[in-house]
Amino acid sequence: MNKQLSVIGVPMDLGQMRRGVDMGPSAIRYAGMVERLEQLKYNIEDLGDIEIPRPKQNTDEKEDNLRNLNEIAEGSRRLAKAVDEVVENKRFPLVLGGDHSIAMGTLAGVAKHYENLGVIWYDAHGDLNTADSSPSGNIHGMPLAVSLGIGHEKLTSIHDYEPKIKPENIVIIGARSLDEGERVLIEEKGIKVYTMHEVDRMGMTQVMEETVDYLKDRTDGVHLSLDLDGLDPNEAPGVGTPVMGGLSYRESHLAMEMLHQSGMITSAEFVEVNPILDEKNKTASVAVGLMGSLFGESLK
Ligand code: B3U
Ligand code: MN
Ligand code: MN
Repeated sequence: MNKQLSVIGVPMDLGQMRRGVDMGPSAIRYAGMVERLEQLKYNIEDLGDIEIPRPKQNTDEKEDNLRNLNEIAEGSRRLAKAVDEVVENKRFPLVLGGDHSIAMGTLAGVAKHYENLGVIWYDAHGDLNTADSSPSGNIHGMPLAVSLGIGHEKLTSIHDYEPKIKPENIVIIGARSLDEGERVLIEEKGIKVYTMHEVDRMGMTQVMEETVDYLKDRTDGVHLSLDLDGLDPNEAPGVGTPVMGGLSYRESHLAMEMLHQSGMITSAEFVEVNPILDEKNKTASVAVGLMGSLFGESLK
């Protein structure tokens, strides 16, 4: 793995309705991220936080069922630029959320540098909604669709190219709350999904072996987009949209360790940590622990 890491915080809370997720980057830093990764002999540069524009007034206005569209698009453009520069400088971008809408910006900055960027979407949700299919108008439920070039033009065009990724290069892991429109898209585009059903049947070992195998030959880089709500809310309670029956702490560490062993991960983001909804920064600590495993901590 690339030993040169650049950390970018994204205090974004406009993609959903629960305030507090904008403090995610601080909570993760506070949980000891830099020290943890420095012990693993990484060179870490913290680039600080991207400035996110604030909506003009505190109304619940939605343009075309897209809450805070313009502010999110602008924040994403800024993030894309910063991430692009990190990859350009041959460093590994490690992005801290913020709600999951930030993945549009991260992927826009990363994918430009690859012919076939793979994406592992570790999440309870598919995040494959569009304005038409979204039950909420919350853009954090849309970033994977947007990155496929499906959605509002102000979002799909971020960083001036589209699509960012191809459906056959995506693997979703941990899904257990998919909306009807998302199921249709998954079917239509042939997106690979390991729902909780498959994780329970096959076990995480096989899920990760298959995932690595599947992405190995078809991609030239792999981005990990890890939504903490992929984990069970008992283990990661500080998230805005918890869904019962999630991936365990142990399964998640195993997954990260296997990704480390694969050597295939070229960028990563950890999102949806909301310290206001958390119990004593537990979820941020879990995020930092998972980073430890992803970046090569081992028990012996
Ligand atoms: N699918 C629902 C809920 C949701 C999506 N992502 C999260 N929650 N975290 C929606 O609003 O699109
Ligand atoms: Mn998500
Ligand atoms: Mn989610």
